[in-house]
Amino acid sequence: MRVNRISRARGRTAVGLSVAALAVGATTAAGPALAQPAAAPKAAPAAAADCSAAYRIEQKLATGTTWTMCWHYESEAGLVLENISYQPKGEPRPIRVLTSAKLAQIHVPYDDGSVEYDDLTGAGFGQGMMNMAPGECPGGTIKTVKVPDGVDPENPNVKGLCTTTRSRGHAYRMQGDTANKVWQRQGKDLLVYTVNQVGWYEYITEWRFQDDGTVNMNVGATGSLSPDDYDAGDGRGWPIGKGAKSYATSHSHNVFWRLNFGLDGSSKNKVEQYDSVVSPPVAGGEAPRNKTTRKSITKELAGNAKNMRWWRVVSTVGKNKDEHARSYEIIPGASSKYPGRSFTKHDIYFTQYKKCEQFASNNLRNCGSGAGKSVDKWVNGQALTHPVAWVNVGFHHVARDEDQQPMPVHWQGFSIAPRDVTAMNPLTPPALADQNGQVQGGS
Ligand SMILES: [Cu+2]
Repeated sequence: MRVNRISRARGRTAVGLSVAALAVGATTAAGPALAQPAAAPKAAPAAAADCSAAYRIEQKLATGTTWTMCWHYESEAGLVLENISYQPKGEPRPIRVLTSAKLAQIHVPYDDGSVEYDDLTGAGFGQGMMNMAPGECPGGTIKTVKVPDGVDPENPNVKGLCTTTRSRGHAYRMQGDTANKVWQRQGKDLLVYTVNQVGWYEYITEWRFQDDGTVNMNVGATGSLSPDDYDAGDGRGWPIGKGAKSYATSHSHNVFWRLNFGLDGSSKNKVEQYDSVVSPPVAGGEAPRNKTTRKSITKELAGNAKNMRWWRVVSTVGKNKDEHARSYEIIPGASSKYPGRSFTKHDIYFTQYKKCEQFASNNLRNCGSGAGKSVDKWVNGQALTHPVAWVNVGFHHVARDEDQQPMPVHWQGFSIAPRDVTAMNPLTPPALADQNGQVQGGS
């Protein structure tokens, strides 16, 4: 069992929390309010995040792209981001992408069948928010978060929400006739992250907003392996001590994200699934062919990742300047899918929005009798007019000697990327802006 080393009241106590206890956290009057510079008064566009300065994250990146969002903090799910909008240079107003985004569960079953944890709803993830050292948020601001039902009621305020920027290398490169004329841009990202301790583990929940509109969601597990689990049998663990000693029990981390899309400010979004089938060359043909087909997902779906399969969520109200419907593509990450539970059997679920459906397993809200407690139960044939995407990314953790000590961060996650949100690359330099659908030769 993973017993917490500083003997905090964890275990299953969190399950009994009232709905009121799930309410929004509040920041202290100091700290975050001061972190908001004079940026606020300038043309406040309609779609901008509508929350007070203390709960607003607004970042204009060096390449001209602005991301805005609101945040609040829940006692189980931890950080919740809301009203997330993207405004690349050249767009007159922010473009709403997500109404809300948050973790929906971290399910941790052990390979020996001894135990499984729901880290969010049953093991104190939200309450375990950690103070960050200044060096953990290089170049950024650490906001203070009031943690509802925190482990230390005397000190509910945790300096634990980092917002900062980071370079990610080339956003693009295109060379003309000589190396003297290279169109290149170094991309910049807004990063938003927290650290939450659960037992011996510390989870880094990172949201990365790129200046080209892509959003990466990742959870990194670090901290320490649980020494109470150094008792695995053959095929269930890995020796991390000297010789055949200290077999750390293998386990999975099945992380679920919940994304409530709101493209162009409307919850009425459509979902499409794309599949490609490669067939051999025709007689006399030079190469195999590939045919991509679109399937409209009009009813709730429990979907599986597959070679050359992807999904997108499409706006019903907004188009880009090429008259193409705006959409965001869901790009599944590498996943070791765990087939042990009904809710872990699929890589993605699209459900019709329902307020009480908040956690992928062990849902704490009351959806009525017979509604079921996990996301797989909520896929029951309803029409999909306001889709919520639940993405399941699994990691099978077979410990290795290098996991001591501390344990290196192991990451898992996925991305969403804009598809036809803008008519061209949002970072296109002005000199190339006329190359939309027609590239000039000899650039
Ligand atoms: Cu692990």
